[in-house]
Amino acid sequence: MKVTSASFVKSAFEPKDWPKGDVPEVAFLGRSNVGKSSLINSLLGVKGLARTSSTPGRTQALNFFLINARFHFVDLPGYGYARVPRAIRESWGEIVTSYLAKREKLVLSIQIVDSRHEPTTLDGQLHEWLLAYVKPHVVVATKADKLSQNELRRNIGRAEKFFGTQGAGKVIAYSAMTGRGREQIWQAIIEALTVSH
Ligand SMILES: Nc1nc2c(ncn2[C@@H]2O[C@H](COP(=O)(O)OP(=O)(O)O)[C@@H](O)[C@H]2O)c(=O)[nH]1
Ligand SMILES: [Mg+2]
Repeated sequence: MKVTSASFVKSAFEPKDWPKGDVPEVAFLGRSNVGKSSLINSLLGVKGLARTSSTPGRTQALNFFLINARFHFVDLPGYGYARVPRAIRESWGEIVTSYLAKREKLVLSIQIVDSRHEPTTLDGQLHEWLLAYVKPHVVVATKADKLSQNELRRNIGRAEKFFGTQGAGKVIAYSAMTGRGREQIWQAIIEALTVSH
């Protein structure tokens, strides 16, 4: 897809702040520091639109971006960052599950994991939620440039096995540095937007 425009819409801390109207939405989820903002920026080809943060886990807001005046990207709060206060850790689940459960115009969820590491219990739990809500979703393993081809193949296989037992067939290898996997993700987004019409 050719990105002709991409702009920040708003940060929402509560459901009443979510944008109104029927613009379809693609949501991005993953652990803090996994490379979520980098993925959004590199998909759009816009540096610094979704902030790549040095204090991960701090933002509990949903950040909405309008792409091509046609659909939203939604940057959901990251999870699993040990140093945030417990209360914030607990509110994460509430914020994210209420968005996933209630948002009718959500057409695709993109779950991001780190290609270097085995998916965690939290990654598995999030994946189960996504399955439970019966919404289209894909899993992306990012930072692929940090591995050799052999390591990458092995780790993608391991992640596919991990999520496969829960339903996802395929894990897309991605790198924000090289753009690897970009076309596959756009393909999934285009499909989801087409189906939703
Ligand atoms: N080498 C490499 N580094 C990445 C990639 N994606 C993200 N990073 C780095 O990982 C760190 C966290 O990225 P960020 O996008 O802020 O993660 P977020 O907290 O999930 O939004 C930053 O230092 C990024 O530069 C990637 O594909 N390759
Ligand atoms: Mg971020």
